[in-house]
Amino acid sequence: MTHKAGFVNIIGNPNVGKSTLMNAFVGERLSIITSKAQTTRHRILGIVNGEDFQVILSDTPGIIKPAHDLHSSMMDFVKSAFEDADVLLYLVEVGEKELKDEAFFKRIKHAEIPVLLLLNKIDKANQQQVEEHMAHWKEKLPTAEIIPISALENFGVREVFDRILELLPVSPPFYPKDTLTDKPERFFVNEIIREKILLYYKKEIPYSVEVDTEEFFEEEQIIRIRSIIMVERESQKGIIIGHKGAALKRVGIEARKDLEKFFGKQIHLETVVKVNKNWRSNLRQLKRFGYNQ
Ligand code: GDP
Ligand code: K
Ligand code: MG
Repeated sequence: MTHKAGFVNIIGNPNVGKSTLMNAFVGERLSIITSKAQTTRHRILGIVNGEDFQVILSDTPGIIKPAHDLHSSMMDFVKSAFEDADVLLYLVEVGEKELKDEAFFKRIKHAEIPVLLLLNKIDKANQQQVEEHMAHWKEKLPTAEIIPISALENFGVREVFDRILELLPVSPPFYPKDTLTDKPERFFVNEIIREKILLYYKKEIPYSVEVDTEEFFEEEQIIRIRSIIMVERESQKGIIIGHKGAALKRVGIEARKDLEKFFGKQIHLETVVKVNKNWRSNLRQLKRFGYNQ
């Protein structure tokens, strides 16, 4: 039996559905999803294992022009996704005409590996619009194979996966066959809490927040977790906690529900809010939170 294995990296503008697609492939909620840009800050592996294949997908942050060190580090994750890919999935959404960053677009255009251009969110468009967009991309990126999909409705995802399997090289697996991701359990705790913060707080607040899980103790019946919610300023701390602690309580309740689903076990979650001045521009802090590669 020949075995195929390789790296398939998902790149594209913010909010086009990269994380939704990754989760659709792996059948798990590995990547958090919200309607806000910069929801995904890391490169996250999702591994799909079969008897004769191992597809190592990576979800990346949306391509943006960096405004501070956190952004630069996020874009380094995107750059690294070009370096080890066997297949690139360049995700665009219906209505979108170009990549926000020309330099990245050039790299996609001149990539020496197969590029599948996935036109996502076709559930929002009619047949004619889909055809127009396919024609647009065919002209702009003639080297890519174009496949229309809806990651949200799981339409076309199987077809993309089958095409990936055709394109992957013959290779033994890179990870043990029961591996689902490269990230430790605490990472997913941080992300689930951060997703609730993205959902419940306005404008700037979520972008100033980082979550750091200090304790993760798995007992027979329960997992005990203690996580620090880091903000940049004292005023943000007050907003996160809210009147009589109501806002933070809501984060805790909703995060705990998702954590119980994710780990399949009862969860005790304690959250603590701390001020960590300007962590987004502090390289040492960024490294501690896993942003330096
Ligand atoms: P990312 O920033 O590229 O990772 O995008 P996300 O996966 O976080 O999705 C951004 C938003 O687009 C979310 O609100 C998703 O529910 C939505 N979305 C993703 N895929 C689709 C799709 O196929 N159709 C529709 N209508 N919405 C989608
Ligand atoms: K998003
Ligand atoms: Mg994402």
